[in-house]
Amino acid sequence: MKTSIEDILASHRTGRVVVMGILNVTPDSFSDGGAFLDPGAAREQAERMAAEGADVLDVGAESTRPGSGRVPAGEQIERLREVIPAVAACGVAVSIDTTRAEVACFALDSGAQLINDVSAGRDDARMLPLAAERGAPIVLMHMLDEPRTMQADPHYDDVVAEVRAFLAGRMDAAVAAGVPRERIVVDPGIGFGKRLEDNLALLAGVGELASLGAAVLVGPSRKRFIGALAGAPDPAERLGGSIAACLAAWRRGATIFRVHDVAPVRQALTVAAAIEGPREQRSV
Ligand code: HH2
Repeated sequence: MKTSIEDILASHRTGRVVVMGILNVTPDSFSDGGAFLDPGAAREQAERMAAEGADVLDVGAESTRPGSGRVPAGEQIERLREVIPAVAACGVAVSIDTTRAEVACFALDSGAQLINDVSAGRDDARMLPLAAERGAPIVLMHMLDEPRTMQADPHYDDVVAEVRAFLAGRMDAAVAAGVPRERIVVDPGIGFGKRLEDNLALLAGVGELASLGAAVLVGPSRKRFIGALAGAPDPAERLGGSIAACLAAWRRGATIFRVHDVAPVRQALTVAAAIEGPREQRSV
């Protein structure tokens, strides 16, 4: 059964597990760069992820890997022009991964329903008002600085408290711009200006982020911290670590999982949920 946007937004209250499949229409993403630039290949990948049980597909046209440069809004739109309608035709909700309001607006007009803004509305002052006007839910993610510089020398005194305070502030900014609080999703931004120990603390601290009252999204999939821990330099060899990170975050209250490998993550979360039972009935 198709997962609605309302189901996704209520997932932290219902306990529903939401799997968000990643579709990068970019030449340079760290894991799947170049694989889905061609609209036909992008559509096939979207259909594959939908068949594997993705609830939502997150389409992006600008890589945010550490050190990456900016892609002008017009170029993002050209990359997305054929892809968004084709992905929307898969019958799964579509999210647009961009920090530019012009790109988000184009995507919403072409069939996307959710905005995923890794800058949490800071990159483009028109983003939060756009989400408000269009009634579009928005993911607000924590990032230190910007992708070009974020890994230069990240430092936190208390990473969980600082990220929580940042997200609370961005939620307030979104609400002030007219976005209903219940249409906001929060994300600690795994890998965005974080050291290995920061990523681990944030995954372990998801419960504190969940106390903000919004659904929590996590995106650990194939990221560098897994390679560092497990000695896996190739991102495609990080599936086991990606699953472990999703499970750890799920046990602490995250409900939305942004991943490259939809079927194995869905299977792992289904089995874990069957074993653990509903959150309120768990003894540990
Ligand atoms: N991670 C990436 C991109 N967008 N959005 C959210 N909300 N959370 C994340 O953790 C997140 C994100 C980076 O991963 P990927 O899209 O695979 O790579 P790239 O940025 O190189 O395209």
